[in-house]
Amino acid sequence: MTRHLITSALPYINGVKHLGNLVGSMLPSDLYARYLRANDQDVLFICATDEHGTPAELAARAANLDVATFCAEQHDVQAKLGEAFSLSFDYFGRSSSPQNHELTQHFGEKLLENGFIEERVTKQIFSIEDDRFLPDRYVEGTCPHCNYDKARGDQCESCTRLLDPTDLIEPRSAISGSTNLEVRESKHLFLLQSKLSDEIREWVGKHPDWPLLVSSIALKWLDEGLHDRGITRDLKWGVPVGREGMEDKVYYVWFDAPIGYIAATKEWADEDPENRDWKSWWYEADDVRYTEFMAKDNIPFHTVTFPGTQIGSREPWKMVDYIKGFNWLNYYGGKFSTSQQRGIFMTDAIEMLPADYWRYYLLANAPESSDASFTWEGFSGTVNKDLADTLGNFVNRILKFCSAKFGDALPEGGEIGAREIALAEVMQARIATYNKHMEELQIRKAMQELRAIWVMGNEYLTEAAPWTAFKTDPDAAAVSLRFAINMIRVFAVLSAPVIPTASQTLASALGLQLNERDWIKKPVLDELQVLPAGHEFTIPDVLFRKISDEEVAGWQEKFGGLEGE
Ligand code: B3M
Ligand code: ZN
Repeated sequence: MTRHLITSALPYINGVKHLGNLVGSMLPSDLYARYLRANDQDVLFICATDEHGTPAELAARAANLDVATFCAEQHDVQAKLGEAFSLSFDYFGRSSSPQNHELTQHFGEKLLENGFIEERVTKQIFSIEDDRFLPDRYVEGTCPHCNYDKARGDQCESCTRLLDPTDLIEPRSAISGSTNLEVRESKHLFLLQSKLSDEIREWVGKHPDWPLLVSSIALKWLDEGLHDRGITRDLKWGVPVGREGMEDKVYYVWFDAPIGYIAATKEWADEDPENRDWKSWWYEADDVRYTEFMAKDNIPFHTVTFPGTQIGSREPWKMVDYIKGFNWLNYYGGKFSTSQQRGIFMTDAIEMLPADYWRYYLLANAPESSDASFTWEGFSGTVNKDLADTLGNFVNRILKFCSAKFGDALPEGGEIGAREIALAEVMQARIATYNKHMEELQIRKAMQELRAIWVMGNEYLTEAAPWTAFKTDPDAAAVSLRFAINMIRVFAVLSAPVIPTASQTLASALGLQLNERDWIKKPVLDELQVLPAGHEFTIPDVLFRKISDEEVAGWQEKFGGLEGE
């Protein structure tokens, strides 16, 4: 049997993630992990915080903490937020772990042995006043391409071009602001990607099933020609190179971060070595199907750079089988931005409403084929219509009516007929389509199908009209109530990967405990008769509340957005 390894791009440590980050990797990977578990697959779902690099150091400095303390605190914050959003990682590790130090150094040594790493003398910016080298974002200045005057040493935020610190015009230290800088020579390791290019292209070619977004970015990079990349930095925080003459250098964050997937798996195994075997997931793991989730800016590192590291090791590491890439979720057409605090962050969101509201909305609007926009109007519209009116209202209406007329158990009497058989047939087909979209990771389409399944509940009630039937034909009313309440169970099971908490509430109302392995596998007509007459239930509190226009207006004011940049 195939085992499924699933990784979400590692959230960077410099601050709480926004909804764009959530929908671009962590949330869809969780949906997939939950779906596969429910379908009895063997799943290992791994994530971690990405903790090295200059943005982490600068964020720590801004918080007045040493970087190790800052990262430890932020890791806890992100781990707790992951739990609050019901992200079901089997392990949430840290790229700064000893396991990652060891594995990153291992890859470095192998690449060196195999002739894919070479030492070169490079020119780096040194700050006299700070008495240190200033790699990447430690230098700011004017972009030589677009003249933006706050460009950073690794990239210009304005024109997005990748930069080298020495490219910047009028450079200054991001630490002290000092312009007393000079260029000094420093030895660094270079990954000779040009030598690996053909093998990487051949490997990419073996994956014709990748989404266009993913393969086109991979091929664009390969076609433009891979440059040899400096993979070390003059920094203290990071994985030490551990080589004579390079004592003050660490590996570059993008070299160690993807190795962090493997290392976090090892962290997971090291917690229970008797029962967990990390290597069987990553080394000579032919029975593993490995799926990665990430936003589009991360795609080059996962289709070219990291595979190059793996191939160049000349060891049989598990390489990714399928990559689900995402476009941007914008905030009213503009970018969410961690550094500018623009948009909605996971901490804001979870204070406002339970996770399931966000999970459903974000998945239903996942930026799959193009960028998408978060708006408060769109959010409240979806919550009110799909979650409150369609799903929530169906559940409450039917249970309240049943309780009032027949008591708190499924009523006796009557037998299912043509209407129920026809409905089950339609639902059978819809569930098959839902499964297919989930397997193919067509997330928006899957959510549309789930919503269409929920809609069938209200349509059935409208047709069967137990409220009127009750007066003339109580048996007919009893049948439709039994059938409709069974639908609640089916909805709970099918919705669990999307809205796990609400699904559990529904199941509990029916006196059931949802298991992560539950799914609708039998013929739907049978599934819709699992709960027999006499089965007791309770009426849950409002499952999803509506969002008012006043709340929308208040949130727009609080978070900005009306200006619609
Ligand atoms: N930390 C995501 C980002 O900050 C990055 C992902 C690493 S995955 C190995 O853009
Ligand atoms: Zn620029």
